[in-house]
Amino acid sequence: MRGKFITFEGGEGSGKSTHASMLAQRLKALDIDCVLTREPGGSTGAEIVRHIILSGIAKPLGAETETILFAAARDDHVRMTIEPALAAGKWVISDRFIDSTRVYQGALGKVDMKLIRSLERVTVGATMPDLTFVLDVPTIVGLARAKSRRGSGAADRFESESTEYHDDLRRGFLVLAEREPKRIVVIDGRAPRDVVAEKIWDTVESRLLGAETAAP
Ligand code: Z5A
Repeated sequence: MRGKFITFEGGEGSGKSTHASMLAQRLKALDIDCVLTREPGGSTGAEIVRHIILSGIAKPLGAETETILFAAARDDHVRMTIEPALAAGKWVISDRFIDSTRVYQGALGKVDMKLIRSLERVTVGATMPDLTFVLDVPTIVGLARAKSRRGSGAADRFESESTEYHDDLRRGFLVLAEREPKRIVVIDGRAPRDVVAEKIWDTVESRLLGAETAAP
């Protein structure tokens, strides 16, 4: 049987990496083979593109070029990591995926949604997530968490944007969730880690594990 595909989305410091990893551990404890991955990145070629994007050297080339770079990374990630794992019956958990492009490059970067959807069709095709979590935290909370985790290291290309930018990001993800309630579930990420993890687990159980055991 084909595996399930779960993605985590949200702004900086919302807890995506933390909860993607906690969910992977919980699935592994149930003997469910699972691949934990991330975007941009998650495959050899995509990790090279990640380095180019997050260093900020592509920013002067404009939002459309950045969008195409994200798409190039995603194409490699889907073909080399996600699709083979799902086909082998493994579950895939990705820290960010298409909704990040829709919000960062689309809603905020003002890149034409027609270009974004066309790139999605080419890179993702039918490999759409079965379930997406948007971890929602106020900007001030997310940036404080990201800063405390980074320590004295330099802020990356996106972390250095203004508070208004991060507020718009938050709204952008909530708008997507309103549009696709069957796929996207919003989780309040302000709660303590274990509380957030439990809400995520309840959703996975009812939407994906429940569906699997109920199947004939
Ligand atoms: N990007 C894009 O523009 N277009 C695209 O298509 C894609 C991406 C795919 C990738 O950066 C950047 O690329 C991203 C968007 C853009 N923007 N930025 N920056 P990244 O991968 O380097 O970083 P990130 O995706 O933004 O994640 P993050 O900053 O690493 O945050 P996070 O994964 O959401 O949070 P975390 O690492 O799990 O948690 C942060 C800290 O908070 C950490 O110390 C945790 O221990 C702590 N934490 C987590 N949960 C809690 C709770 N519940 N309570 C207290 N503390 C907590």
